[in-house]
Amino acid sequence: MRKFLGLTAVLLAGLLFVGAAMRAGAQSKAEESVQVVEMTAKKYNYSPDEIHVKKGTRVQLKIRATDRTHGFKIRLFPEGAPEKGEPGLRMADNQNNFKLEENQERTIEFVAERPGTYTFRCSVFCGMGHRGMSGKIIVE
Ligand SMILES: [Cu+2]
Repeated sequence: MRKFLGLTAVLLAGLLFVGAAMRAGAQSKAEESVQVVEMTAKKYNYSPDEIHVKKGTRVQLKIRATDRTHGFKIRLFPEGAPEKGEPGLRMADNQNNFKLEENQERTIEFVAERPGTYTFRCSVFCGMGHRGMSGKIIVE
């Protein structure tokens, strides 16, 4: 009986270990498919202002406004495509316009569903060059 209990314990420990290892594997796989892009926003540009991602990638833009409050508004449909049907970018929190408070990093997450060029621009008036403050995400 004691031998049986001992064997059961060993088996259980083995199963728990395998389970934990599998979970860890799945987690790191999910993390691998996230593309993180560190960005800054200041009068009157984003850096980088052209970002290339592969179709199907989950993207996290980590943006910090360094000189004052700016905004980030992205068109969810590719250049030249009408704004109807399923968007080409699937935003994690269902919005496409964000306020970037000075010196606070903001994470903007989306999945790049469709190839094309997606333009973004500043959505908080920041001065003379505000209208020209823009960039693009190219999904390949
Ligand atoms: Cu602006």
